[in-house]
Amino acid sequence: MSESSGRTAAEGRQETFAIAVMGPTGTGKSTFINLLTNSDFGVGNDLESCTDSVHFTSPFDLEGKQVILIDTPGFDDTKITDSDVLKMIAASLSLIRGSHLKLAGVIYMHRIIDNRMGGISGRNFRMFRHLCGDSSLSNVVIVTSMWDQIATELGEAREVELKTKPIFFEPVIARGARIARHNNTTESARSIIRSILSRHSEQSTLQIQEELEAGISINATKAGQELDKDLRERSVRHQDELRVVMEEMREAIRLRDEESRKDLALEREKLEVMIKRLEHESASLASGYAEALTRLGAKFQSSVKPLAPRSSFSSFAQPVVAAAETESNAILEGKIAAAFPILGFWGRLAVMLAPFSLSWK
Ligand SMILES: Nc1nc2c(ncn2[C@@H]2O[C@H](COP(=O)(O)OP(=O)(O)OP(=O)(O)O)[C@@H](O)[C@H]2O)c(=O)[nH]1
Ligand SMILES: [Mg+2]
Repeated sequence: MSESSGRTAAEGRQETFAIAVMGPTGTGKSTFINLLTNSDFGVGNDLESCTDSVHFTSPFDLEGKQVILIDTPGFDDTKITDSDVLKMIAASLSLIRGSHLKLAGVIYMHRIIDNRMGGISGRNFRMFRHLCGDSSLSNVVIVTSMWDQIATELGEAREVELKTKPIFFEPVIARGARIARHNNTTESARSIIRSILSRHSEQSTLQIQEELEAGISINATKAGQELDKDLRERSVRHQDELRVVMEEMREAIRLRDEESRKDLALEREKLEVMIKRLEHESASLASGYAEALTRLGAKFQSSVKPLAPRSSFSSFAQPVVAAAETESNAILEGKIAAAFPILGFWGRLAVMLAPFSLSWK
């Protein structure tokens, strides 16, 4: 590696590259990261999602380059709401954008054993596309996992489908994204990271980073709008189901079928809860971004700090705080900024963090 590729000209300090790892639950994101680092990020062993927050690894050396990886939860709606996932991913990307780190690329993990892209997989990929936009796709690698769980010929045939069919990854591959196999070894993970670092020329900027930097509030970003649309559609679907259940309940009552009536009453209750939850999630999409930023800011700082002199953080205070302050519920941030102008970004962060320090993992 040449000296210039890893050091900023101005500071003579080694650059640190960030790579975000995204994708649906259970695709092997945390496992992939653990293979490369000393991190011991939780790995799932059931159908429930495992990672329920964004995590940053400490910087590690890969052939002379300093790298941090960002582990993210999927849009899976099991442990945390999709709107909280969006806020956390957006906040982590915003923190990277405002820091001295360079976003070298984004990995999207997909299990080669999955032959559909509907439901949760489809939702994750739609969100991913709206987070990235089109202009940064040359820095995207679709990583297929679980090759040990499939016959090689079948896996290869499926890979061809993933690359060439518009319902899969063809639209992003046509715009510069790549696809790579991961065979669950450290060497395979290293080679994927190496390929991202070698292609990386200029800093990659994702659509959501640009939007937040321009002061667009999280619910008005393309990803925010997509999520809101998705939440509303799911709510409408449940309302249709509820109408059918109510109709069946009336019929059960007419026929004095008490057993069916009880089952349907339970079904109705479940649907009503889901509809309320989706409506609440949609309504709360606009708020809570500043809080996510604050919480993740502290995590980010403690992971990255060893390589970052304090002075370098001040450069990203401006865009990050500006983005947070455009949000309606950033009143807390604004008040603290007004009350403690002397503190600077990280001081305000510390003050904001105090009330949450017990509840945030
Ligand atoms: N056989 C096989 N199992 C794998 C592979 N990669 C991951 N796993 C397993 O798949 C399960 C899910 O892996 P995780 O790393 O937790 O997946 P994740 O994408 O981080 O999931 P969430 O945190 O829920 O979003 C775990 O039991 C892993 O051990 C692989 O390449 N082959
Ligand atoms: Mg995980």
